[in-house]
Amino acid sequence: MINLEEKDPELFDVLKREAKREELTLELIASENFTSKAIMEMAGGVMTNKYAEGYPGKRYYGGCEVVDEAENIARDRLKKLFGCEYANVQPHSGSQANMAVFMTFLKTGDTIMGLDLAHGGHLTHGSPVNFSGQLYKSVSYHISKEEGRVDFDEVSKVAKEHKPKLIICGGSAYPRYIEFEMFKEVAESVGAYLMSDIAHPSGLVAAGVHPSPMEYCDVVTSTTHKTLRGPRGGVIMMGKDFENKWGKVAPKSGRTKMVSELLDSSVMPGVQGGPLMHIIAAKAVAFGEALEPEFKTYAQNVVDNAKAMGDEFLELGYDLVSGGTDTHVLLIDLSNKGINGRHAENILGKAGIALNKNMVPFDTRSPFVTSGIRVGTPALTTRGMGKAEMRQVVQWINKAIVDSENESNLNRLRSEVEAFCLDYPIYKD
Ligand code: DSN
Repeated sequence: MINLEEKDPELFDVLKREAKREELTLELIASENFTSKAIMEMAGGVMTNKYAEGYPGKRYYGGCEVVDEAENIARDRLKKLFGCEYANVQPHSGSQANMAVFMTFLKTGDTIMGLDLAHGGHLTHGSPVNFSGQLYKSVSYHISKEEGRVDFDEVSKVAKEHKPKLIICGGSAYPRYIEFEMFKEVAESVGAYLMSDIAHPSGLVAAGVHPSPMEYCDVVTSTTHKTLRGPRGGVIMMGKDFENKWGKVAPKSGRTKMVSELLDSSVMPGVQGGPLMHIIAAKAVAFGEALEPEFKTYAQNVVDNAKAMGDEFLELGYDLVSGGTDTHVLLIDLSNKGINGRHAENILGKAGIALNKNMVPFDTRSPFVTSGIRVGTPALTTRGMGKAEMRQVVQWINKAIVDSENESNLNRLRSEVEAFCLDYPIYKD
């Protein structure tokens, strides 16, 4: 077969330049990571050719006997990794996993309650610009101004007032442990189902360095490509399966359906058609990697690195939302530094440091400008960097921010960053 370089030199060049960008950039986007070559080999392999609508043993296509094995291995490894009874590995993304959960537990117009996007939640947790805020009635809870953590007085008050059918915990810019136990209390007090979206800390949960949601939440969703370090994708899990209480019965037997059956149907045919078998197989490889003892060390290093980074920021007078982190994420309010998030993202990009602007709780700026930045340590930790390197990275960020209009300063920083990156190759060849 003709390889990419010969067949399509234009795109081969794009691929090569992206590989170079990744090697020469300090990747601080909290939701990004670098997969192993083994995962990429599987994701780039022949299973991309296979249609397999349905589930192992119950497909709508022939020739699925081999891909069935891959999906069974993925499900079994995921269950072992998180200690859960049910796993669905087909969602193409975290958003589609969340959509399938909503389709299972809710009817259009039902009330959901999630963390406000502007306070660190996620689009799919009820934002008005997303299906979750358009098909369902959405109410939000927030971060407490004083603590920078979820305001449980408000969670309780909003839950009592609006009686949501589903409460969602977790978010995309929350530096602290998700307080599963406290959410469970509130959910029970109003008869709501509790879903946790652990897309961000799932690798930390798998490694035991973040509490597990399994005993507290009815259903759990995640992506597979953040701290979990797999290919891009989503999953749905349940600690314990249970009979649905909203009257869905099997057509012939009249038996009450298990929620697992409903979730499977919501994913396919509800939300998706053919599963991405190459990605499901690559997820299986990633779950296998996460089951190895080295992954625990990696996850602990991710958290230790984030703490070291937080300490260095604090020493340099930066304002960290909640005062620090328990996880891989830091949310930094730049208001006292005279620079907004958009500008910081832009100048740091010039210095070879990739991160994203982010709203901070009670932000007065728009999501396109923002007062803050979000940083995370999963990707740099994968490169083998430790606490001393995190402090160095913060020094570079600070040097760029305090002299942000000086192009030669940014160019000089970029040269230093690139030389540093070469000492920590991602893919050795
Ligand atoms: N886009 C993801 C993140 O950056 O956190 C959330 O979906």
